[in-house]
Amino acid sequence: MPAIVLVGAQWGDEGKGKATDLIGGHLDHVVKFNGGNNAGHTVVIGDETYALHLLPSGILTPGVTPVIGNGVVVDLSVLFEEIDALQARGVDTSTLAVSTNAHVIPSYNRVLDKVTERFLGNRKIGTTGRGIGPTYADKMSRVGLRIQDLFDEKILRQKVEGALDLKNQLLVKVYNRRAVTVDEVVDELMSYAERLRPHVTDTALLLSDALDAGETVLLEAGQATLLDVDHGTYPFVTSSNATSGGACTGSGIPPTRIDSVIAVLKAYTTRVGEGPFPTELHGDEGELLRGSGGEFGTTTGRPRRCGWLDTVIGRFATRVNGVTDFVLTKLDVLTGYDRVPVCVAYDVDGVRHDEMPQTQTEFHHAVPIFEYLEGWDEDISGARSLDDLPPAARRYVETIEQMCGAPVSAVGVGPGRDQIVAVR
Ligand code: 2SA
Ligand code: GDP
Ligand code: MG
Repeated sequence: MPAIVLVGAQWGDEGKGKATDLIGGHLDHVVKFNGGNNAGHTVVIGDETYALHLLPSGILTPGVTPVIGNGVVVDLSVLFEEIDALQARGVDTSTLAVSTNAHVIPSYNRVLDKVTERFLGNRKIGTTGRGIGPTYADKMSRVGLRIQDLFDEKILRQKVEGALDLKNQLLVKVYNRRAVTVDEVVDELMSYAERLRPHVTDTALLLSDALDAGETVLLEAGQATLLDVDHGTYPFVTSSNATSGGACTGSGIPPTRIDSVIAVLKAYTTRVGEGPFPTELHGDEGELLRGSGGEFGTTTGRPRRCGWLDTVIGRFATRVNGVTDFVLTKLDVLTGYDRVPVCVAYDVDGVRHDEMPQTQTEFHHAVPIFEYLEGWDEDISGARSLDDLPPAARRYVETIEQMCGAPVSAVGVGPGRDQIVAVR
């Protein structure tokens, strides 16, 4: 099984970091193909908790080569902070490979991300403020800065001059901020160049050679299906392709080489930031799930909005990603409910929708139609096989498989590396 894609099925924070870490022992390369340090993946190994943002989760497994693909936007100050922090904890980061074609997040885009959100007021997206959107906008407008530009100062300077012509208009005239100078941007970026140099390579070629040699490559998505700029709940999305298609464009690995697509699905639903969320629980019920699931952002610490599982979203994720199997996480968090509501369809202005509505107006109006599954009281955090799960929990897993249209291959029953039930 040489090339595997791993995506989030919902709005992120499904536990992709843990899922990647789980299969880490069987992998040779783990590739981040989209997003940047807006991502937050938590991996718990024994007593140690690691929060990764820019580095792929595979960096924690000895022998795995971590790769930052061309589709990523890189904040170099964060990259080296993260590398330093991991090195201080004894993690080897020397094999990290960074694509020459990845884009760099310049400091002015961090400022623009934050001031734009403030400017939008109640129309804000609820971004992480890391400069992700403005940097992808620059990439598409062809005024972006790439990793390779750090190794040609003359070109870098020209590109920064070009970009600042426009950015300073915005900063000064629209947002009433100070103008940024070419020197300060170039100097900051160049200060990382020599340290970065040994890591920079043609990662598409590296991965192609690895696949030719029979090695196994995992392409790990940041964010998730409904945050995808094309398939998600636009405009309340991130600015990259977080679905399986993005794995190809963001890494240079063609679709014909992908063997399986694993989607990580949380046993309930969470969302950070603004935007529609049909099964959201307001008040005490939502508070309860947030508390028992520890639902606070890994990057920003923001409380996550919480709600019941939505199988319309699960089916959509299966369809747009071509999911071959699900890793179902956080089933332990649902312990203790008499019955667990599962959304099976929506009522949109009096019409039943079994599939994702076509328009965001309809999705905003979607009222969940629930089925109620029997709950369980038993502590399942020590379960390691399906037989260890109470019958009601097993039925919950089977119902998800049927409704979402793909088999569940593993079930998470706690944050720990070993807290997993292997299903098949
Ligand atoms: P951005 O910053 O431009 O990507 O924000 C656009 C939207 O995408 C959402 N987004 C996320 N949603 C969930 N988790 C994310 N990562 C962090 C985590 C989030 C955190 O793992 O916990 O710590 O707050 C993530 N990254 C982006 C974001 O909320 C906007 O809705
Ligand atoms: P990611 O962005 O998809 O990698 O997910 P995050 O790391 O942001 O959030 C998932 C959180 O759930 C982390 O704190 C994990 O340690 C935790 N987690 C993962 N799987 C399980 C599980 O099966 N049960 C419980 N209780 N926690 C889990
Ligand atoms: Mg996360």
